[in-house]
Amino acid sequence: MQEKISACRICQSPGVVPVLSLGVTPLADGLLKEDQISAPEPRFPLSVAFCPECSLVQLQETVSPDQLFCQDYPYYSSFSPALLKHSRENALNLIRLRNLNSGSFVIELASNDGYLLKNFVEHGIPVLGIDPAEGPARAAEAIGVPTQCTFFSSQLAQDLRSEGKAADVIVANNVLAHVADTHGFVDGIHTLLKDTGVAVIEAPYLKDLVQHCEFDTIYHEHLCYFSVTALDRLFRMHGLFLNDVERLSIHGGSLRLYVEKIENVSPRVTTLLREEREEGLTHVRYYQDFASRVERIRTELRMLLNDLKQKGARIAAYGAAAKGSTLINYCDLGTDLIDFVVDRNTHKHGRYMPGQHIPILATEALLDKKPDYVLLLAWNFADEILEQQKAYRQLGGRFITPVPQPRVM
Ligand code: DWN
Repeated sequence: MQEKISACRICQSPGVVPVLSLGVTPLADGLLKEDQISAPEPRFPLSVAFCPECSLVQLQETVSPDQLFCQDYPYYSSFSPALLKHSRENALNLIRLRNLNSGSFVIELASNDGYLLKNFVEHGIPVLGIDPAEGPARAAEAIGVPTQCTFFSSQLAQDLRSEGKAADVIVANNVLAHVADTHGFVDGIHTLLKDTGVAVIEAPYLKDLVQHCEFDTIYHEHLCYFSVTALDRLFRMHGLFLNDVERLSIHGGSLRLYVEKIENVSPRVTTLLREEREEGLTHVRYYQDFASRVERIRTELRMLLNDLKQKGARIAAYGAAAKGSTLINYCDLGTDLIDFVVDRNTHKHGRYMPGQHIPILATEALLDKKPDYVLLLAWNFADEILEQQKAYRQLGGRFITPVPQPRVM
């Protein structure tokens, strides 16, 4: 089930401007089982629009969250050592910065498999995870992270608050862009946060997405693509203030936002707001230029892979990532070009990539089958993966990165 927006998701302006269409594509995390590949797959338009009023970049269609995140959601954060390290550093920093202790309370929205909250639990700090995906929520409980398997909402925040639960810290990583009810979600943060509390929110940064042409991070789970300009407006609509921001390299470039109930805006925020105005993120032309670069990448990547294939090369891919689904479906990279995809996430083994039905195998398959080239679908973890695959590379195997420019590494 899908709905098309009639107004901007943040400011309700009716004048959103379409800037990029990636076609009608299957759900990026909808990895198929063997007995599903002959049945028709749900496909939805994947089209991006810009709001000239508040600068929010957003999908024009909303796919039902139940269809995206509940049953069988295959994404487990703990399969990435780099993400675990990144999250641990964030948690330890917050414990120190906010003087958290056994009298504190930390809530994570979209807590997945407990990858982050476990660090607070280890320090004796009471936590609560909230995540609608059954598998990851069960995995979190299994390592001692109390988790409510449900979607976060304004109503849930009110219910928790009425039970006397209020947070010193709310963490929300890679979820704000995913929610259909953006205002309800932010309103819920305001309700659940203590007056002296802080919400620490990570989200992919639109400026990195455009500058590095990371168009494959566009998929139906990601309804919004945030600039600081749009975020600042969103939080102020709910009596919250974007007081500080850090730029991070994770996931191809992200923001870590520090949001509080009392205004105390850091120069880091005002600088990014000024830079966004000066560099064009508040104008539609910035995104129209991005769209033409995306089309160029599709042409160049198809040419590179077809050329290698015609010379007899065998090609595989690494990372059954959601972004990988967008890439192979928008660029139409099928089993005629890519023999298989490997991934460390055991929940993904034996499944097939959405739309192109490329089989997903364990990473050992690279040494077993020795493809000549591997398209790096999880390019955001390139350093870690290339290091991990040293043996394959020493045998002459070569990785290909698709963005920001398709090239053999
Ligand atoms: O917003 C989201 C982003 C943050 O994470 C979620 N909607 C879902 C997910 O998107 P993704 O699947 O594109 O994210 P990843 O984490 O870039 O996917 C990496 C894939 O690569 C995972 O399936 C795990 C796998 N992997 C691996 O096989 N070996 C990852 C590493 C680091 C490795 O060494």
